[in-house]
Amino acid sequence: MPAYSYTQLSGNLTLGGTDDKITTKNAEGSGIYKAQIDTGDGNDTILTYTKYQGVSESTINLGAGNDELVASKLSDENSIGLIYWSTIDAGDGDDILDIKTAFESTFKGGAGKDTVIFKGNRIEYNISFY
Ligand SMILES: [Ca+2]
Repeated sequence: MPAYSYTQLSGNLTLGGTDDKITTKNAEGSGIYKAQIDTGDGNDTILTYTKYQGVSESTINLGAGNDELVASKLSDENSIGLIYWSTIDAGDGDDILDIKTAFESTFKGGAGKDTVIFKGNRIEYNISFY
């Protein structure tokens, strides 16, 4: 499994049909910031561990396959949202988006049985299903 680690990932990253794993750990800012990421086919995993936004002002396409995106804070300090002003398209397959909190973002599950995990209460979110 090709694995990629960053403090902060920005710009364009296009991967192929292998099972890819991207990890960002950033104690100062966003893990994925102003990035266009396409992980292609395969069972891909993106893990972000950040102080503030895990994903900000970015577009992520996870492609076909059973993909997983997990956004976690490094500590319990206040955070506006772990996913901020971003679009995440999980593509076909049984996908898991463990995003906990989000602000002004769009999530697409594609075909398959998808799981999206939010923190807190349902009433705190304005969620539309298409
Ligand atoms: Ca891939």
